[in-house]
Amino acid sequence: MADYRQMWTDLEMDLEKHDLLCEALPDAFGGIYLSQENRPQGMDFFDFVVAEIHGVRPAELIEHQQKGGKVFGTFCVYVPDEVIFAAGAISTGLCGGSQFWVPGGEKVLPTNTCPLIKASVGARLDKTCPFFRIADMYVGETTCDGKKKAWEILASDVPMHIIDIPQMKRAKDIDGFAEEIKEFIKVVEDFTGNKVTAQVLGESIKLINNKRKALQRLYATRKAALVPISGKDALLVTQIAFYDDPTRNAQMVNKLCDELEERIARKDGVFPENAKRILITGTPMAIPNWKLHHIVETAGAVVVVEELCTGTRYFENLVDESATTLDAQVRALAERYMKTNCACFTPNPGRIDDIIRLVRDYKADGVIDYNLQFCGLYSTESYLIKQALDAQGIPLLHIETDYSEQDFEQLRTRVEAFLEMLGK
Ligand code: BJ8
Repeated sequence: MADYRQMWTDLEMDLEKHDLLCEALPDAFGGIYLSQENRPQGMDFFDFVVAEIHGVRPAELIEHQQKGGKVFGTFCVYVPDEVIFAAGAISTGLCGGSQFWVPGGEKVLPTNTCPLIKASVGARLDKTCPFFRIADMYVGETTCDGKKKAWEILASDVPMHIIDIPQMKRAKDIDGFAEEIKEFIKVVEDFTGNKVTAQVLGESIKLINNKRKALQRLYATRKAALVPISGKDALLVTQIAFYDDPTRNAQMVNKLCDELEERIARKDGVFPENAKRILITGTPMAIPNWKLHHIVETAGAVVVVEELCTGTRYFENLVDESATTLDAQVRALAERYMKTNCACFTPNPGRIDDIIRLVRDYKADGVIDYNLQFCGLYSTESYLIKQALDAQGIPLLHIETDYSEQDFEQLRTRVEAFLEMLGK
């Protein structure tokens, strides 16, 4: 990585601690990613993004701030990025995916809190992530209890707005969410000093839809019998989409897709055709959480799709672009976001339907239900998923894990036994 020490010092980061993180990442990335064979050339850009992860994009965000722009940090796929970009601001995903940040979170949170929340709080309070330092305002949501309470702790350190996400999807809940979006528009306007008009919101809806369309195209290539990209690489692309510039991101993903489509045409896969195809469902995998994909793919199977927020939940549905008034656009946003099926909703049959549909579309041989420890929402929903998949005869492995490497070998053994059972 180039030298960004002055930038990190200006951000009042803990440089000594941050150095430890910078030292560990290249080895981890090299072992998991660069060791793969026959990778698409288009992954070079995404490798570069990781190599410069705490440098290039943070520097761009700071440049934006120096020109008077604002940066919003978000933690959930229910936060409408369209509103933020419409006000001339930038949205960046902030979910922590590294064990490195967990002890910092445990200083203020109960140990039995999900690692995603602990890592996110730790990254802010320990001052070891530039993105967490740069964001002018954090946008939280009322999805799970752990997050709701974590926002109260973070709010003492950084300006925070909370979006009230409904818990059900009745007509009145969607109306209520539209009202929340209107309130969010007002908050963003006041904070940025920029008006969100129907025209800029319309442009912003197209901008974010284009990013989603590029990711849809990427995932479509994974349906091929000879998969042209590993699950690990596809996961990385999706993770990066949360914080890269949306226009550049769509361009780079589309460029990668050109190559992948050519590979499909000449039958050049990264795994043999008889490799078992796995769908992963469950809690999100924030960067640099690559543990499960690494285990599955070094055991000879291939992850073909993720029913995760770092997967199809992020981009499957588009916002209707035909609305021309602010009211109609807000309605279109509310309807689009309420199509996403997170376990924080009750009832949530849409997620089960999604999993079964994706198993069919991607010709998955089996499903791994991945739960971060202490996430009561997803681990409870697992029961209904198992019932539904059993009824369809779809093999399922349920795992519960955290960000540490302690259970790595144990998980490997369980995954290998599962693949064996699929008839590897
Ligand atoms: S839409 S999955 S990003 S809430 S933080 S719920 S893992 S205990 S992240 Fe999420 Fe939005 Fe839903 Fe997606 Fe569980 Fe942890 Fe809570 Fe989590």
